Amino acid sequence: MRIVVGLGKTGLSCIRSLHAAGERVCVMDTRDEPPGLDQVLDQFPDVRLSLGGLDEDLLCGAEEIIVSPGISTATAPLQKAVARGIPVVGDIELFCREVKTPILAITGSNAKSTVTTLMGEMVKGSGRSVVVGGNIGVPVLDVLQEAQSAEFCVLELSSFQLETTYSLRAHVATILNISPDHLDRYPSMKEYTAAKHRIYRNARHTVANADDSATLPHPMFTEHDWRFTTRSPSARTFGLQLNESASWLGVANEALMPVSELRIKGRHNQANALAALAIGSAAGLEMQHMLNTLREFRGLAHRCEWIRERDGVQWYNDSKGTNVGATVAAIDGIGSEISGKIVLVAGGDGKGADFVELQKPVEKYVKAAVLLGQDAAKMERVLAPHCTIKRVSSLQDAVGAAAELALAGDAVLLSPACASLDMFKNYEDRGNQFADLARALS
Ligand code: UMA
Ligand code: ADP
Repeated sequence: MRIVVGLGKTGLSCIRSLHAAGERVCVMDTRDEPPGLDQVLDQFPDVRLSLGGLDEDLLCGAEEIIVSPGISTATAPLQKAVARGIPVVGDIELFCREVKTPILAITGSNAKSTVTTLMGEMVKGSGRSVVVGGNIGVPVLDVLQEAQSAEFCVLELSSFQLETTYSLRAHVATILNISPDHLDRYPSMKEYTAAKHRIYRNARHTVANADDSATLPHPMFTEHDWRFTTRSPSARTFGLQLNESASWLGVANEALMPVSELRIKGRHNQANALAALAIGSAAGLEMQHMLNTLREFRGLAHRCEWIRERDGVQWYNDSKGTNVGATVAAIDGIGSEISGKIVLVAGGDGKGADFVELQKPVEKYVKAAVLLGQDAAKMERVLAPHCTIKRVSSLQDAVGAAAELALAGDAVLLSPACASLDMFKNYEDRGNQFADLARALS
C-alpha cells in the first residue's frame, strides 16, 4: 500500500488521484486534526488514517511513501523508511511519471509565482493551451488530466518539491535567483541551493540569471542554454539596453520594447519580464505575442501591489515578501521610483534568517521601520543603526504608526521579510488585513 504523509492541499490531491485510480491508500499526519480531515472522512471513508504522529512501523511497511512538501524528509521516521529502501517521493514525481506534455519548470527564492503566471499568460497569448500549477497553489495532481492534453505545462516548483522529484525532464528549466530562505529546513545554503539545482537534471533547455552565479546550471553555455540579466544583453541573453536614452528590454543586438511599456514596476519586475522572455524563447514562443502579454500583465496581488494614496503618501502591499531577498527587491524597486523615503512595515517569522542583507537598502531608501511579530527584536538589532525603529504589537498599530511617520512623497511598504504564520493565517490574510486597514484611514 502507498502511504500519503501530510493532509494539506497536496495530501488531499494525492488521495483524490490514487483513489480515482482504484488504489487503497493510507494517510498519515503528525497532527491529531489535520486540515483536510473532514473532507477525507466525508469523501473517502475507506482511506486508512494514522494521525497524531508518524508511525514508523507502518511507514517501513509501505510500498512507496508520498510526502507533502511541508514535512521534511529529514524527519526521523521518514529517514528510517529511506534506510530500509522504501521510495519517498512527492506529488510532482507522480505527475512527471504520467505527463509527457512539455514542462516549463520554474524555481527560485523569489519571483516564482509572478514568472509562472506570466509564462502561463504568454503561452495562452501565443494561442497554445496551457496548464499552470505546483507551488503556486494548484496541486499538480488536481490538473493531471488537463495537463495530459495541454500543449504546455507551466510548473512553479519549490525546493521542497524538487527534493522528492526524480522523473522531471523539463522542456525548459529555470532558477530565477537564489537568496537565503527556509534555513529552518536546511542545514545551510549549500543544501538549499542543491535542492533548487535538481530542476536542471535532464532538462532540454535551461534559463539562468546571469547576475546570480548560484543559478548557473554548469560552467558551459551551450546552444540549449539561455540567460537573463539586468545589464546589457548578448547572444541568447535577454537584458536591458539604452536606446535613444530610454531603457529597453533586448536580446543580443535587438531592442525589443521600452521598459516604460511594462505595467509591472521596479527593477526586479524588469528582471522577471526578461526571465519570462528567455523561457518563452527557449520554448519557441513568438516574440510579438510575448511582448503583447508583457504590455498587459498587471502582476499579482500582495506583490508590491499599490493600495492607495493618502495625503501624498503611496501605500503598497508586498505581503508576499516573505524572505530577505524579496524585501530587498521591493525596497530597491519602490525606493528608486519615489521622491521621498519608505516607511517599512516588517517582521514575523524570519525562518532562521539573519536580516543583515536588509541594511544596505534600508540605509539608502528607508526612513523608519515599523516592526511586529516573532522576530521583531532580532530585526530591530540589525536595522536600528540605519533608520528610526518603532515596535508595535498589532498590524492595526503598525498602520497607525506608519501613517504618522510618512510625509507627502513617501511610501508605506508592507514587505515583512518574514513568514506570516506567527500572527496570521497566511500571507494573503496579512496582506488583506493591511490593505483594509490602510483603506480605512480617513
Ligand atoms: N504539516 C504538519 N504535519 C504533517 C504535514 C504537514 O504539521 O504531517 C504542516 C507543515 O509543517 C506545514 C503545513 O502543514 O506548515 C502545510 O504543509 P503541507 O505540505 O500540507 O502544505 P500544502 O497545503 O500541501 O501546500 C503545499 C505547499 N506548502 C508548503 O510547501 C509548505 C504550498 O506552497 C503549495 O501551494 C501547495 O502544496 C500546492 O503545491 C505554499 C508555500 O508556502 C504557498 N510554499 C513554500 C514557499 O513558497 O516558500 C515552499
Ligand atoms: P515567489 O512565488 O517566489 O514567492 P512572487 O512572484 O510571489 O515569488 O514574489 C514574491 C516577492 O518577491 C514579491 O512580493 C517581491 O517582494 C519579491 N520579488 C519579485 N520579483 C523579484 C525578483 N526578480 N528578485 C527578487 N525579489 C523579487
